[in-house]
Amino acid sequence: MILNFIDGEYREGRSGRSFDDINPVDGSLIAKVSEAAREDVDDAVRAARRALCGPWAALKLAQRCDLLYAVAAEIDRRAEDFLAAEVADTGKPRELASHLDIPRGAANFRVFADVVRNVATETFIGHAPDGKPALNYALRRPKGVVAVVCPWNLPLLLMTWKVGPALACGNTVIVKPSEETPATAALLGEVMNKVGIPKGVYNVVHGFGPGSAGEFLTTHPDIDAITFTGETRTGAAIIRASSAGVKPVSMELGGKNPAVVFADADLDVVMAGLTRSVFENTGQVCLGTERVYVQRPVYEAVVQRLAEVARQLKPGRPDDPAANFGPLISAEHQQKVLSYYQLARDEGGLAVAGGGVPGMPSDLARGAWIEPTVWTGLQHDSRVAREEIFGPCCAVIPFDTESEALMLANDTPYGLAASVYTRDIDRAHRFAAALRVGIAWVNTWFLRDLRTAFGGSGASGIGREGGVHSLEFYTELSNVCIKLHGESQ
Ligand code: NAD
Ligand code: 6OD
Repeated sequence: MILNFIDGEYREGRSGRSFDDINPVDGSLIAKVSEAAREDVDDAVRAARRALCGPWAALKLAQRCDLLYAVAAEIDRRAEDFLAAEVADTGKPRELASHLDIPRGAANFRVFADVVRNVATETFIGHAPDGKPALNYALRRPKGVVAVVCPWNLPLLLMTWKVGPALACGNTVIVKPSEETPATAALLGEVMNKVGIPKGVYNVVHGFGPGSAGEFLTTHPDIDAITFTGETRTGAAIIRASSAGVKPVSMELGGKNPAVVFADADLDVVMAGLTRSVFENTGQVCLGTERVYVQRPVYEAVVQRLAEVARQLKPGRPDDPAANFGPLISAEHQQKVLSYYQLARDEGGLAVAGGGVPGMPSDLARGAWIEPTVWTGLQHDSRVAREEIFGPCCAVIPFDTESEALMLANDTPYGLAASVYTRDIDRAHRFAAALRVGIAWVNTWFLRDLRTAFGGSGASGIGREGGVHSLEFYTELSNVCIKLHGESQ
């Protein structure tokens, strides 16, 4: 049974209910998960408040950071355990999780401990009306008890991307992991206890959204801030719920991200980028590419090469050395993605690769498998080219001019990420600057520096995290103004 982690202890939820944690590779049961009741969320909030005002607040900054470095080291030491848990929950290739998810889980503690140790606050020396000097300086205080609501696609990476900076800033947290992927958040409790993080600093409550732990947590009157990653619709519901208590929110939401390939691009670089941005993690990355605009002279070449990549991907178990492509997260998500595969046909799209469910051996037949898919023939304004699918698929659409490409790329309510492929350095800067997104990559994709601002525009979110921007969300600035009355000598 996967348990809630409250006040430093693993506990069964008082709902008396449990739900299934399913392995998407074969539909088998990994574990039962104990669902938190409202009373458990109340307990977690009380524990987090006690720790916030007690042992956590009593630590000096350097001591707090040392504990976070120890958390990172312990995640590294237990990498195999985290890997096993993450891979079972998501079905993703072990190779991917071992290079991306688990090391980022550790880095998210290390980097933000570094950031808080090195950040300065502003100081101004001004003058009062009588001409005496006035010294102003800012203090950063933790925001308080922070609710962290997480999705299932990169569970440890995205959870620690919030928990790392929140704790580094002196907050305490209550995490609500996705019901699809509860394991690594629960395991992290062991790490917290092992390295001596005071009880109540890190708490985990399991359950669903409405009528369950997600709602109980985000509507709780005694939390101080909510940081959320997930669907735009869910984000909107949480913003509505949070408005009653006027809680600060950070929202990292959905995307419908474009890649723009100019005819002068190095097509090997393009293919390396698109292979990852369309298909990695079975397309379940918020930053992933689902719209590929290609300048007409290289359109056919890109379509053919991308279709070939899609055909070569080999679905299979996470630890199968011959496989490099996992299932979708669940049968339910598979049905959603397949509904878009049908819609693409209805909208006149041609699947030049994929378009359905792959034949799998009998031991994998109950998994949430899907074919990597490339469409041509879809209009830019078709639903398939406008709505977030969150699957391993893209529409490839030709363009002629740079201004047309910019109009197409920006013509979306979302604004999370984009990638541009060109060898023309002037165009690279010009085009990247004109994209209405939180992050624009040139000749690459998902290359992250955690000191930089990260977030989305429009329907892709509110706020920026990363580096000092995380501090803006996880701390409250107080200004101290001191009038200096003495005469200068
Ligand atoms: P989701 O919105 O369905 O669920 C996210 C979390 O919210 C889950 O823990 C869920 O239980 C909880 N939840 C659902 N309804 C709730 C409610 N009413 N109140 C409180 N909590 C609630 O998202 P998902 O399906 O888990 O993840 C996929 C989505 O996340 C995609 O849209 C993807 O683009 C987005 N995403 C965005 C980013 C980003 O950085 N912008 C990163 C990863 C994923
Ligand atoms: O790299 C990150 O910090 C981040 N938030 C990535 C989001 C990926 C979305 O699936």
